[in-house]
This record gives sequence, structure tokens and C-alpha cells, in this order.
Amino acid sequence: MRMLVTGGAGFIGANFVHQTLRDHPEYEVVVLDALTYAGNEASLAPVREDVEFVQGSVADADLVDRLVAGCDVVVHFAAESHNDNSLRDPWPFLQTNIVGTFALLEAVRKHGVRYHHISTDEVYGDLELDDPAKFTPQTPYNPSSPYSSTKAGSDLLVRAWVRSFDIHATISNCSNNYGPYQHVEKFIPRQITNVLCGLRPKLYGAGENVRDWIHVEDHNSAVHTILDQGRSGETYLIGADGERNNREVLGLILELTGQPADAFDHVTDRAGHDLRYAIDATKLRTELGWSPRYTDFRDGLAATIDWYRANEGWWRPQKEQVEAGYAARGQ
Ligand code: NAD
Ligand code: TDX
Repeated sequence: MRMLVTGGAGFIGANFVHQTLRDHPEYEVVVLDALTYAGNEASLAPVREDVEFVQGSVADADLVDRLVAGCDVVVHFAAESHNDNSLRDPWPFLQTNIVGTFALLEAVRKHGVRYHHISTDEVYGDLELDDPAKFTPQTPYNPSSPYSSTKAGSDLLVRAWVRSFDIHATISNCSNNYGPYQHVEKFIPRQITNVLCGLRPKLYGAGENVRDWIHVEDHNSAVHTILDQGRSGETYLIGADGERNNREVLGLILELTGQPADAFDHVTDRAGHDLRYAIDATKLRTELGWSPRYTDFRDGLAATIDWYRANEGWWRPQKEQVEAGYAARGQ
């Protein structure tokens, strides 16, 4: 099995490469990553000898064609992934998330290669706080931000290529991930590293927004389950029933790091801030028999805090610039 992993130097992609080589040491893994500000080759250091690394863009159609031609399967993680950045400068999101996915689809179509598309629950828009409903594969697409609209657009391209050209493809839409190697721009690592730097954590608005947290290892085990057993053309929602509002998550980080419960600042809210996400993963659980293993959020968060403590050299180089960018926007 020769597998092309795009975005393999990013948060979820790097964890996926680690998990893949741990569970399937016989696989050949090729990583294609542009090493944008979000990509970090150091995230692959523990498996560097076992991976073929290619620096380049998924929007480079010639490069993508050459790499896909020699592979049995493509798992497409590469994306511009941060909502706040998409509000300031949407162009890279269109280029990578839409044009990049198009280049991959044309290559897998030409070479008859199996394709798995990594997407997000944000394509469904948001839910009210008091709504008992969760997202299902039948929920209509209703994205809010430039980021989520480009992810929705890329999902629709995949569906069209399945229907029109009969490519062998699956899609997964996952909820918010946490765990090691997540960039310090994102909520959980930002607050952990703020505490470790002696800075006050920053909560957008009142902090009532709900996210459905899943450990990155569980997201990736679900992707492997879909690669092994998923039906072509199908969409699978990935989630682990981990709904929590941002205030609760921050409260837990403060408790686990020994900080006073009020040692944080409320800052300017995100424009168009989605209220609540929640995944109904029944299809994945019942049809494919998947279940999450990291179901104790407190334990998972404590382990993640330990990881950031032990790996300061990995995140410290980005921290100052990320905080300067937030400060300039009052966040
Ligand atoms: P990330 O920002 O940490 O990593 C993205 C990676 O893609 C980086 O290594 C970056 O260098 C690379 N990349 C960016 N543009 C590229 C290009 N043009 N060509 C090649 N590589 C490029 O993102 P992440 O959080 O690991 O997310 C990975 C995927 O999972 C994305 O598709 C995202 O939409 C999806 N997703 C993320 C979450 C989450 O909670 N983080 C949840 C659901 C789905
Ligand atoms: O400093 C902060 N303070 C804060 O209150 C930051 C960075 C965020 N927040 C809030 C905004 C969200 O309600 O925390 C929540 C999580 O924010 P992010 O980490 O930026 O994630 P989100 O916007 O929910 O999107 C994430 O999950 C879905 C990923 O970044 C996406 O790539 C994925 O598709």
C-alpha cells in the first residue's frame, strides 16, 4: 500500500502519519505539504526516516499528477484551516481548499486512485444552544465563514466527481480536534501556551459557543476505519459526543494548570461566530463499527497540557508572532 497524505506536516495530518506507521508499518507513506506557516516538518521528526517528504502545493497540478500516479490511495488533509485567518484574507483558502482539491480530483480520476477527503462539521453551519438536534449526513450545507464555505465547496466537488466520473471516493466531516502538534493559533493550544508563557488566556465574547471536542487519535482511527470499510461515494460524520462550551474548556485548562478560575480576559468576539456544533456519528458507529477511545476529556486535556509543557521547542518559535497578530485585532 502506497499512500499519499497531503498536509502531513499539519496538526491532524502529522498525527495521522504517526498512527498509520504505528499500526501499518508495511505501508509506504508519501507526504505532500507546502509547509505554510501551519506546517512544521518537526511534527514528523519521530517518523522522518519512514516517510517520503515532498514540499509542494496541492494546487500544483503537474506535481500532484506525478505523485498520485504512483500511489494506491490519497488522504487529503491539506487546507488553510483557521477561521480567523479566513476573515482577514480569504484568498489562500480558495486557492488551497478549492483549487487544490480540484487538482487532486483530476489526478485520482485520471489514474484510478482511491481518494479520501477530510472535511469539517462547519460545512453545516451552526445550531442553537438549546436545540436538541445534531448534524447528520442529511443536514443541508449552510457554511458561515470563508473557511467553512471553501471546505463546503471542496466537498461538493468530490460529490460531483463521484457522480459524474465515478471516482472511488469517501468524505468525512469531523468536529473540533484537540491533542499534540496543534498550532498555537487554535483555541486549546493558545490558552495552554498563554498560561505557560505567563500571559492571560483569551475568551472570545461571553464564551458560550459550543464545540464538540474529539481527540485527534480518534479522528484518525475513524479515517482508517473509513479507508478500510467505507462505501464509495458516502459521507461519514466523525464525532465523539464531546460537546462543551468555550468557558468550560478554559475553566478546565485553568484548573489543570493551577490557575485561579478568573485568570483570563474576555476579548473581541469573532465576526459571524458559529454558536454550536454537534455531530451525530450513528452511521459511522453502526455501519462501520467505529467507536472513540479517548472519551475522558479531562484526561485527554491533561495529557495535551503535558505535551505542550514537554515540547516547548516545537511551539515557542511561533508564539510571539501569533499573539502579536491577535493583539492587533483586539483578541
Ligand atoms: P493545519 O492548519 O494544522 O495543517 C494544514 C497543513 O496543510 C499544514 O501542514 C500546511 O502546511 C498544509 N498546507 C496548507 N496549504 C497547502 C497547500 N496548498 N499544499 C499543500 N499543503 C498545504 O490543519 P489541521 O487542523 O491539521 O486540519 C487538517 C484538515 O482537517 C483540514 O482539511 C481541516 O479542514 C480538517 N479538519 C480540521 C479540524 C480541526 O479541529 N482542526 C476538524 C475537522 C476537520
Ligand atoms: O483565542 C481564542 N479564543 C476563543 O474563545 C480562539 C483562538 C478561539 N476561541 C473560540 C472560537 C471558537 O468558538 O474557541 C472556539 C474554537 O476556536 P478555533 O480553535 O479557532 O476552532 P474553530 O473555529 O471551532 O474551528 C476548528 O474546528 C473545525 C478548526 O480550526 C477547523 O479547522 C475545523 O474545521
